[in-house]
Amino acid sequence: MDENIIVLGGDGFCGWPTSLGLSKAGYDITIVDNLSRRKIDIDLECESLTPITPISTRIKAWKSLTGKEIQFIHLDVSSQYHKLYTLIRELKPMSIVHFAEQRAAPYSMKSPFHKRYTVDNNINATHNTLCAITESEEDVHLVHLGTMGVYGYGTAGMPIPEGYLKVKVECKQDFKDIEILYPANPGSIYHMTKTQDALMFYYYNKNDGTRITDLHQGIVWGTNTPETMLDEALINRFDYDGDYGTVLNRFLMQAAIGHPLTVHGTGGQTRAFIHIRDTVNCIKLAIENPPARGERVRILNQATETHTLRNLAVMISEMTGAQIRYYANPRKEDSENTLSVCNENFLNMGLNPITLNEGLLTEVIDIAGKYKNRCDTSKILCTSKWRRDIVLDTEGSLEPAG
Ligand code: NAD
Ligand code: USQ
Repeated sequence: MDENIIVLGGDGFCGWPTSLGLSKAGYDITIVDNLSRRKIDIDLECESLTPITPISTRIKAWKSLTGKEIQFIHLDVSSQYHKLYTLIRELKPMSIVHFAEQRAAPYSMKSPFHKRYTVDNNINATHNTLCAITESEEDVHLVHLGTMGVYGYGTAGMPIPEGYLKVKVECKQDFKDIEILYPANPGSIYHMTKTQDALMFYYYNKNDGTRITDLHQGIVWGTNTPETMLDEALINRFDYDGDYGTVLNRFLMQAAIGHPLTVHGTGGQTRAFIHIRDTVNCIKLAIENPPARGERVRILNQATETHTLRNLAVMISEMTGAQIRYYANPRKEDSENTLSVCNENFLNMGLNPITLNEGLLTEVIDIAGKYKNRCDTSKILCTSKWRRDIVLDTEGSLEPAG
């Protein structure tokens, strides 16, 4: 196979294992990344719990273990438009996978600087990519990583459909059936940028016929894939801090180091989850099942199960003996919600979902245990607040917080 794929943001938590998985499958991979995530670590004075190696070391290790080449281009997708356009003209990729955004909701809410950076970076990165694909006149399928959070997490009691909602509108005393984009309901500045991305996809698809798949992904958990486990030089990043760490990996890591599990509010928030190995599987499936020319934006829900945070904490506590502590929520979000997500498209393409199981949970706890001496415990609690008048709770309590 000699088919080029460009992975924007291919040095990140989802992008690195995806690049390896696609390289292993025989695609020619070019990673584009400005290494901003590594620079944010320096600003936040916090590092991945796992000792990730520099991108050139990662790529050399992959080549020496498998004989496969991955190209790396240092480029800021949000500002270096011409370099991106030239790369697309040169490589004529069959697909571009777009992970290159600032993806942490708490980071996006820290200050006006962080809000503005997230908006500038994410919206310009997506628009530059769409504009460069169109101007290149190459037939590129864009696969973008969106989020379940574009829907908000509440429903009218039905499973969240895949992007489009059938509605009846009143029209001259009659009712008409139409299909609309599911109404956007972002819960942070970061999530808001993803809802704006969706509108740009709608426009470029309508105006220029750009073929686009937008993957509304749930919270990713786990660390390694079969490829990243081949050698320590290939290890994936593991964020545990209050800004970038996501909830399930944080709980697993907290259990491994003997820190109480940090549940926000009542823990009644229900969220959708997916294991990192299924992220890689889904992206490969999306690339191999592109929308036809002229098809509207394909929107797929990339999530395999839903859980309340309280139930996750109880499950991990029962497995490990960890204490659970409830903290007043630094976010503005519903304290309780039900959530059910339709993911038929991926199941029909052959996804065999990996769901929460003790083996995989233990694997993450073992990784966290192995590297626990790298943990800075002062970085664990979330310090980013959704509004200035929210008072940070640094103590927590054994009872759910209101
Ligand atoms: P990450 O921060 O680990 O990776 C993002 C990568 O993109 C980083 O390597 C960063 O340096 C790069 N990048 C950012 N802006 C760039 C720019 N302007 N130019 C070039 N490179 C740039 O994040 P991740 O967890 O791998 O998430 C990847 C994507 O998946 C994001 O768009 C995120 O919104 C989405 N997503 C992630 C999760 C999750 O739980 N991690 C869940 C749902 C959706
Ligand atoms: N939470 C806790 N305790 C913690 C950390 C978080 O109770 O220690 C709670 C939060 O208040 C929130 C939930 O857990 O209710 C999820 O928080 P999170 O940080 O795990 O996830 P979120 O901010 O939603 O963002 C993550 C990724 C983002 C992705 C999103 C998918 O960082 O890139 O888009 O998950 S989704 O949530 O489905 O929209």
